[in-house]
Amino acid sequence: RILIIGACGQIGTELTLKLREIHGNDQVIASDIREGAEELMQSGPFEILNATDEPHIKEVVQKYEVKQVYLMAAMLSATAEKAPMKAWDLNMDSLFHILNLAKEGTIDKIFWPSSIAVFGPSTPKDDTPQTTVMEPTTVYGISKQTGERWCEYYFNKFGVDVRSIRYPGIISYKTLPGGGTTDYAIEIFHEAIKNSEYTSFLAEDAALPMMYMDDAIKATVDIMEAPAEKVKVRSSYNLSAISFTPDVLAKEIRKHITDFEIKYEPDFRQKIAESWPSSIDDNAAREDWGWEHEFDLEKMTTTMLEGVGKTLKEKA
Ligand code: VAH
Repeated sequence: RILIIGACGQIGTELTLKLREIHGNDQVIASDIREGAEELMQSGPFEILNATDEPHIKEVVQKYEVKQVYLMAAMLSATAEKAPMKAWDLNMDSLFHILNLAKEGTIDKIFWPSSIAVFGPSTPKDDTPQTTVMEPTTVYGISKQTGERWCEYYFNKFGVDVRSIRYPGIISYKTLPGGGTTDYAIEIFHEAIKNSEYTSFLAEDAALPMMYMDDAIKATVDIMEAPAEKVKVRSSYNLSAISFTPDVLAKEIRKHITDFEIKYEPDFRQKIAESWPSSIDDNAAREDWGWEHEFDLEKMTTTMLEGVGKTLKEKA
């Protein structure tokens, strides 16, 4: 069976639903420190689980005879800057608990998400290569960079089958993200539909790598289904789809909502954004396990406007 830790988060929710569709509802155990979307809670097993509680993780793993773990719990970049030690403990302890379960042979396979936040101001900004300078300046980036090194170490030293992707900003409408620097690209859709205006906390020219949720889920499923020998990078793979600035996104939205207006009031998150790449070279993922993205800016925008519009109507 498969266990998802952090199943109620932005990516966890849609990943759980997808894995249930592929493997069967009772094969995929969702867990989180809090309950989540109704669709997720009702479609299969759920456990309240704190990702840092090692004995409880072991108990759940044994109870359901779990063989694969997707560790989706993490504190994101903006929140982590406000609570560095808490972020470090959550992001690192949870990873060690899962790596050690695989090392002792209790589980067979791990998915652990990394992020483009592993890169820093000294990294080449455009078409950032798979292997390059990595000097992250955020708490979140430091935890993801360290996590990558540990994943690779456990693979080399103990043969642990851990697979990882450096997610860009993920855009979706089913579950809201919490505390990320790329969250503006989701908020903007909600505000555009509700009020025809949005005040961005990033500057108009802050270009960041982004991806629509369906592509992120596809990549996650693909890398986990790939034969082990195809997964050559055991730290984490660069992954890319689209790259845009708030200005470019606002113009795209204006094609549908013609009176949409955007204002800019960059805050501390702008600094975080400036430390990250603008675009990513993901040839290794494309060559090794056949990664391909589907959503471009246009398709992502129409899908988001439709999805967010529907969600807002349902709530009203
Ligand atoms: C954040 N969305 O903003 C996350 C992330 C690419 C960035 O991993 O913190």
